[in-house]
Amino acid sequence: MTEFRDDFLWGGAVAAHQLEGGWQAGGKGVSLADVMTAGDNDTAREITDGVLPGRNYPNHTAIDFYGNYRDDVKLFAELGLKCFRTSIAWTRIFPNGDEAEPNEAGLKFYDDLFDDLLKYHIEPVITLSHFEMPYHLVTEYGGWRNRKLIDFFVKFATVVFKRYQHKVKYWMTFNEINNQTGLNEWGLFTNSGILVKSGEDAEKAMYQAGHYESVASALAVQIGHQINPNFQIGAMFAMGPTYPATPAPADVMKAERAMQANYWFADVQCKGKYPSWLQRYFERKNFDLDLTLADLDVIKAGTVDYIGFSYYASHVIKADANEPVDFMTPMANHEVKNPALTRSDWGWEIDPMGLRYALNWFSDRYDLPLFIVENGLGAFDKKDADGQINDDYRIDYLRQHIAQMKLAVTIDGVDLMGYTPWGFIDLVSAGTGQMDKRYGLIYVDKNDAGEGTLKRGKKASFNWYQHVIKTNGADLD
Ligand code: P53
Repeated sequence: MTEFRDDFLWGGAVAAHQLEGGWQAGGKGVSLADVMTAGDNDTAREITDGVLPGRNYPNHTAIDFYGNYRDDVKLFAELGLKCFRTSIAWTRIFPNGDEAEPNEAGLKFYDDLFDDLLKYHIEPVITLSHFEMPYHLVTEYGGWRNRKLIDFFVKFATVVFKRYQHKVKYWMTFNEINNQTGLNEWGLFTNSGILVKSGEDAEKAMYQAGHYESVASALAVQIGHQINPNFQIGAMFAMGPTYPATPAPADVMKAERAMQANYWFADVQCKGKYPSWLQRYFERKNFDLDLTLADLDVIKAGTVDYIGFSYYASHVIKADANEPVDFMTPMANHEVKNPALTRSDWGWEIDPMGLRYALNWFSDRYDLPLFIVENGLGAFDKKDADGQINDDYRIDYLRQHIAQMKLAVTIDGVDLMGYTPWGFIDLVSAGTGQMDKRYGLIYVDKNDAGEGTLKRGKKASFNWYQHVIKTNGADLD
């Protein structure tokens, strides 16, 4: 029976700001991640007004991949990775975002990194924008509220597409572009550089920013294909299927609308058009968005080649007793716990079969190749007496998810390109800014307080995943 493709992209995923450090090295500018403090399990990260003295900004040094990448890549090669997903820090290339010329030292860093990866036959998989746009674009232009951001992003994309056209084939435009549909402060800031002002309609701001990002993404797709027709340029969504709390039709309709509202970006980026329910919603709400017919043509002509997505957890939703007829209650939280599932230490539902569901859902709706570019378990790791980390809980999590992927491929016929577990080398958590929320198969000696030698070490999951890759997923034991 055919299982995973012969060229299946087994890999690992990270993002520049979460592992590189070197926040001012080689002329790098200040990014969004550089003004976010460390939080923890119950404390949210704080977004400060610029970089303030005496505060703890974990992304400034992260795990110093910037200084250690040669040794790290050697370890990735030993793990057997076929691909490595990272992002290009926009602020290394355009430190403020609005310069006329790119920063050569930043471009050179990624040249060297990609050369190193290719030396070991590791394919780079590159996200253009992963929660790390130049902070200057926030203070000076208001982030993605501003149409000018399209030009800045397209320029950045064009520069790196041209520069790396012979080194990078797989690209994604915006990481988890739909993360902001939840309308929380964190998502709007990290995705779009928007700090909601008092009196501002957060929902309208999100749709306006999302529209400009959709246009920017579609332009990048078109330009990328002109530069190199072999480029595979994907979208990237945070996928967490939403299930109805009960079989009551109102709960089912509520869950359906929650999915539509979370994945409208997928309709725009994959089908090249806005879904009809959302067009009606814009009209009813009188948002009066800056959305032109020319924009709609761009969106139509710039659909993506594949769908990349993250998958960590699923969600359950319940309709209100007096649910509005459009089932849209954007600022309200209707989430309920799923009694059939257990949760991680951070309260994320663990749902391996939800991954098979997600793969089927995307495949049915968009008929595109799929790439799972993030998945994993954030957990506290403890060293044994002999200094080893036996992370069987992480192995279990990954094993169960890969088993469901296999069913999606063999039984359901889903076209799956690859799998890159998130944070396969310990790094700074995006949500909490912690080091001790660990996803890694490779341990990095650094804790939440920022103490540690930064020494790398293999966890039990390293050896396990190495074997999975060697057998192309045939043996998951
Ligand atoms: P952390 C929320 C929900 C789903 C995915 O997240 C998310 C988030 C943000 O926290 O982000 C993705 O580090 C993101 C990565 C991030 C990873 O999931 O909060 O693309 O940058 O690190 C895991 O545990």
